[in-house]
Amino acid sequence: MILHDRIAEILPDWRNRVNRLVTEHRDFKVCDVTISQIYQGIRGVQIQVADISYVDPYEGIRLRGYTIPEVLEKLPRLPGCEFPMAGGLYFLLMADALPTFEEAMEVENEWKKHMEIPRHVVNMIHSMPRETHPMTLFSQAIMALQVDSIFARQYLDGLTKTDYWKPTLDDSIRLTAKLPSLAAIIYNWKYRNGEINAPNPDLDWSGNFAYMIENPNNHEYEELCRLFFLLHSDHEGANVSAHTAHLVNSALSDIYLTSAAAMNGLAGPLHGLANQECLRWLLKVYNSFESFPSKDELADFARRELKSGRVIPGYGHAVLRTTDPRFTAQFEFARKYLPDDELYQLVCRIYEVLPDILKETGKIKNPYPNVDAINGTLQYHYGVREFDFYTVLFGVSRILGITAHAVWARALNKPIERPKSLTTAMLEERVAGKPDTIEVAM
Ligand code: CMX
Repeated sequence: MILHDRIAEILPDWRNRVNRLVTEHRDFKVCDVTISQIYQGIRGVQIQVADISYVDPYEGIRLRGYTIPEVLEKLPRLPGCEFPMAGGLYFLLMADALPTFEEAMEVENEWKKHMEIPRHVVNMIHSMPRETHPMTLFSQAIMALQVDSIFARQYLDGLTKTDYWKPTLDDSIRLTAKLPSLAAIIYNWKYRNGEINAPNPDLDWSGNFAYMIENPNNHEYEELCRLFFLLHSDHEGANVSAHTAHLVNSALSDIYLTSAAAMNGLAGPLHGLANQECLRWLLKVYNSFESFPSKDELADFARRELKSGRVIPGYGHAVLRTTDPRFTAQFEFARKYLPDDELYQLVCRIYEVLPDILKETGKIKNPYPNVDAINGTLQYHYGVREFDFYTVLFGVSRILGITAHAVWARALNKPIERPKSLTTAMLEERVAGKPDTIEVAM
């Protein structure tokens, strides 16, 4: 398969680069850690190397070195489509090179062979209480697929360490192939009549999700899916879901165990679940005014929200210090495809007003919109109005990045992760100037 070939080709050079760093510069200090960083979520501590993507505070995400506009421009697309195929994106993330049209199609065709969801997984979803959160179903379904892990089987058979990445890649292709079908099964069972279109072999991975949930405005929604699944695929290595995945995978847990763990992190309200809160807030604003609000009315509304101690969803970011380019890409989509949508117009007006209001607080480091400030508006416009499903869409996309990180972690033989914890008393002793008596076994 093409991804195996390409990774095998570039791997020796990557292994050399890493070996050189570790052997020739092993004591080189990368950063120091302060007590406030330890107590504030190890914020900003440079603990990991992740080459799939990098978030620059002022420029936003780069996927394998390419900005969002570059990725949108350079990746191959199907004839008649505005947005690229996810197969090309997966090639870029995994193989560290822009694919040709044929290479992107090879990944898409490989996915098509493995799209079917085993009966036991469908039965498991159908046996759950209907009120189960779709992220719970999604994570459970990924776990239920683990029975077919090639890595887990080959590991028991005595797989050589330098080959760990190969079955990890096989598992990754098989898992990612199934994600649109899995999401569509969950969607249709939870919110529709439970029936589902079989995947359309003429469509790509992203377009098939739109087809399987039978979106009435299919062509435009297919395009939105292509854009959405591309934009959410990765956000460097140390956010909650990526870091969880890295940690779990470092124990040689296979890609199913790894991805389900990542999805459990993504399901948290401070991480992936935030996007459902953003649309809820936008609708609250919309419903609070009898007619379309003026800038002054919106400014007063936002000030009242902040004064009452509430956060404004969709604004701010832990790393970014500018408007999220993933917001901008979807904003452009809306400008083209749904300029008259009143919620989109409200997103525009809020964008005009809110950064200045947030700056007035004097404490918010990034007063600009993040990707979630517009995600839900687009889904809502195309009739996907079940807010609690939005994180599943995010997860479908994010597992592309998570599996790419995992394959490369195995390819570069990254060891089990094991930092060190301290006690409060130890810190108290250190700040009081007592000698550091902690033994760290290396
Ligand atoms: N509305 C109100 N207050 C905000 C705010 C917002 N949108 N963003 C930050 N603040 C506040 C913080 O709560 C913090 O207040 P305290 O000092 O009183 O605790 C202060 O401003 C400083 O925060 P920060 O350093 O600028 O931001 P953090 O890194 O602590 O938090 C984030 C980042 C995303 C959690 C925060 O901006 C937030 O809660 N935003 C709204 C929720 C949201 O949109 N989440 C989606 C994130 C998308 C993503 O991760 O990709």
